Amino acid sequence: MKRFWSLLFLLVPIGGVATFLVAPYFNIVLPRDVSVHGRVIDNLFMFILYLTGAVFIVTELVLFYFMWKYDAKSNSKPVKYSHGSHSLEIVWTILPAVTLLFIAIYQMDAWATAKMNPPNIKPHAEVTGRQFNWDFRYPGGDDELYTEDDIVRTDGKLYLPVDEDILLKITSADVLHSFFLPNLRLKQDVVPGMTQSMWFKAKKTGGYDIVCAELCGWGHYKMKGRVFFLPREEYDQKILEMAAEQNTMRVDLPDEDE
Ligand SMILES: [Cu+2]
Repeated sequence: MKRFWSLLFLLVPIGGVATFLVAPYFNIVLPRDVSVHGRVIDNLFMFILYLTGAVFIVTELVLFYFMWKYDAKSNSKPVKYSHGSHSLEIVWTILPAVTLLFIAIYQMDAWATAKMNPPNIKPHAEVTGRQFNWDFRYPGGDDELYTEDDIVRTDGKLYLPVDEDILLKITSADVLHSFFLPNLRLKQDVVPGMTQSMWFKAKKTGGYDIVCAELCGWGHYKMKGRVFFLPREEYDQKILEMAAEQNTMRVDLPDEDE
């Protein structure tokens, strides 16, 4: 049983790397990216993963080495205490600081594109998170939200045109939620009393998951929906269809003073 703990700890970096290598064969990878800006986010993600991965492996190997070398069973001499090394302290403070500063600067463009520069267009829909559903309100024929011809849907299906800039308004009716579109690499916290915006451009048609990424109550797990990206004509057709269904129901407009 000599060296047991050092060998056990050596399994951590080996297991970590092995998991990373076999994950693609079990399809445990990032979901398919269908957005125009997603590649930048993925590159950033992989860059940070490789960087922290390298630090992880080195740290674990150093840990293993010291455990091996100073194994209690093979070292009977008493422990010698040191009062530390000033130069070492400086090095391991400055290195992480410089690395973090580099990441902060390196990711600035990605952040600005995703979170700071919305396209100058009218919203395609308003998304409302509620326990436990995503509701969608489309502006209808006049392109203006909160008017008589709005289309309100509570079936958890959001329809949007593909290959076009999309702008969504996001609100909450009750508690904190998080509107997460894994295939578009976007996630936005939804805060009661606040209206926020989200924008993106999808480059592939099809249906993709909408998930709530903030624990919001007992039904959090079922707070899911689908977003469908349609070619322009199909999208227009879908809006007309939903408007026709809508005409049989009354739309509740928000209170004036809200
Ligand atoms: Cu939720």
